[in-house]
Amino acid sequence: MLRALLIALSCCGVLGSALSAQAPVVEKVDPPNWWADHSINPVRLLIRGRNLAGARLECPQLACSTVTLNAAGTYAFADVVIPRGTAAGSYPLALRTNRGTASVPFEVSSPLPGAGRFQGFSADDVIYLIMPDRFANGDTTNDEPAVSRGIVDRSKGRRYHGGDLAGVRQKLPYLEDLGITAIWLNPIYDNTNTLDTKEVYDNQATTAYHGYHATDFYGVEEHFGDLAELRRLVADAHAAGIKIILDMVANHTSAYHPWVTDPPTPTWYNGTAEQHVANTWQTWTLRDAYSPAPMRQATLDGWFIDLLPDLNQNDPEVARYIIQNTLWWIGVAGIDGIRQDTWPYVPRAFWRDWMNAIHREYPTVNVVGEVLDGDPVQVAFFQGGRAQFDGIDDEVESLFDFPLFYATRRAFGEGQSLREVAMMLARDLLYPNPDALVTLNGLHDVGRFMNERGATPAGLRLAFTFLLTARGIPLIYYGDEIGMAGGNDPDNRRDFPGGWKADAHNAFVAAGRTTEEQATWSHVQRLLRLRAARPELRRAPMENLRVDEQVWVYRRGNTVMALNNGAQPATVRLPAAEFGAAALPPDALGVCGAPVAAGGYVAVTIPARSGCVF
Ligand SMILES: [Ca+2]
Ligand SMILES: [Ca+2]
Ligand SMILES: [Ca+2]
Repeated sequence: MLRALLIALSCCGVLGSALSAQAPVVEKVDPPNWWADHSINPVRLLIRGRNLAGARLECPQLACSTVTLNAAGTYAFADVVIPRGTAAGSYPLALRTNRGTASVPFEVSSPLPGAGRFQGFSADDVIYLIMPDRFANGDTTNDEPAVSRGIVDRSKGRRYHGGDLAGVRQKLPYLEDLGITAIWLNPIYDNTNTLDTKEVYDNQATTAYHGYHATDFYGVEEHFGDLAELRRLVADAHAAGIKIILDMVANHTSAYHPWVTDPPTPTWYNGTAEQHVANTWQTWTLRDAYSPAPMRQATLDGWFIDLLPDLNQNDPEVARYIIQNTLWWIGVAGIDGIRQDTWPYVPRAFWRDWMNAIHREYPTVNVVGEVLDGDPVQVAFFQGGRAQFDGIDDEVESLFDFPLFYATRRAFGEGQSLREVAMMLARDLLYPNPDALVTLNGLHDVGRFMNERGATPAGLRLAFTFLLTARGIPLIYYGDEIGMAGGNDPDNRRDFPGGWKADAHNAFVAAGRTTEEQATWSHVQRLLRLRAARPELRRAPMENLRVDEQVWVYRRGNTVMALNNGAQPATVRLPAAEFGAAALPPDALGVCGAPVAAGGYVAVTIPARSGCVF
């Protein structure tokens, strides 16, 4: 029913009775449906149309407030109360003016059963990041959608390539075999349908293949599929024991969003396309108690790259819109968690309210926020769990551990000091909850590991040994498990080999991988199986047994990790009591030889650029 409604809205464009040129016309209703007995009641509708001046809303069987209109008569806001126990079904509303009446489609939906949904994620999970356009083309019929023809071209890094939700769903067995337990999908909102001639690189127009330029927060990008396809993906992923984390953007919209030329309220955005502040990226001022509010404004309200319209979450209508939209996606798709974009650039009071609204309805759903900064002081400021100088606890559980990421890139990529990685963890005291940080070797906003100066496959495998045995919630960027290369955006977003029928190289199957790809893939799989089998690798505190310049031995519970980031083999002697096990276990990764016990000590020899797990 919901799907039919969405199709009706998207294909026909105009609903309602066009009795005359001045009769009200309804083009879009956000949200198109809601739930009875929901923590948000009434729900706030944003109705887009024409000739809405003077309109009143009638809500048979439901109750609704008086209508608030924008000056252009193109947007109407109204509260709709859904009485307790209202049965699921269609409840069309009527928007009347003295020129005529337009029907406003609206549904009350049955909530998805909670079992197996809305699960949240934790250190028991390993997340796998997929850029839907670049993973697998599971449905070639959506490569050239009718509404957005001509922006697909696999030879160009900033055009659509044809990957989609069906492709992700078809590759679930691959992901299950690898051993990940959650998928983070880059945004799947409906994005700009045309070439973007405003955001231009090397004189080339771009597209929003990455998903971060929404034109409709209630639509699924047609290159990726539709809401029904998303629900199939979530259902199949859950059946395979894999959670789904959706990427959301509350900071900005596409420069081509209809709101830019016709805002629902005068303060919908911070400024206008003609008159706004460019973002100055001075995120340090946000945590600086000495910086006055005006100094923070250009970072909070400024438009990214002087181009992306910055939503004004201080406008109560905008705040309600975004909060409802988030709850809508969780409710319609049954997802488990959220990755939220550009966390520092949005007022913290809004985040607190947003997090509260999520937890009121879905107590187990959690969020990882993006604070892309190498300074742990900066990242720690934004982790929820305590009020800061502004009196606000933004309540977000997880953030990406970029400080640790940069330290590991320097060590395992460039071959610099391994001790620096241990020293970064010594800054964990800054965080309310370091175990909830999402750790990573790469993601879509930084060059691939293999493009670091000095990077080798052995260094990458060692980086994985650390990532998957250290504290935090590990994230694997698609393709890193086979050592894919790629420089900065968009080169770091190459297609996964084998995701397209025409691909000669298919790394989705063992037989199609090169020897080096297979070595890395098997290494990651082995680590993931170990992590699944040994709860201490997910939950036990880390304890350092030995930290040298390029050798690091640490314990989690009964498991001991020995890493050697040097160019020569290293032998470490540890008191047998520290090593722990009565019978010396072999290296679970098959990299090191058996430990040798003598005179109350255990000696372990670690090959160059390698790590072992005992
Ligand atoms: Ca496709
Ligand atoms: Ca689109
Ligand atoms: Ca902002």
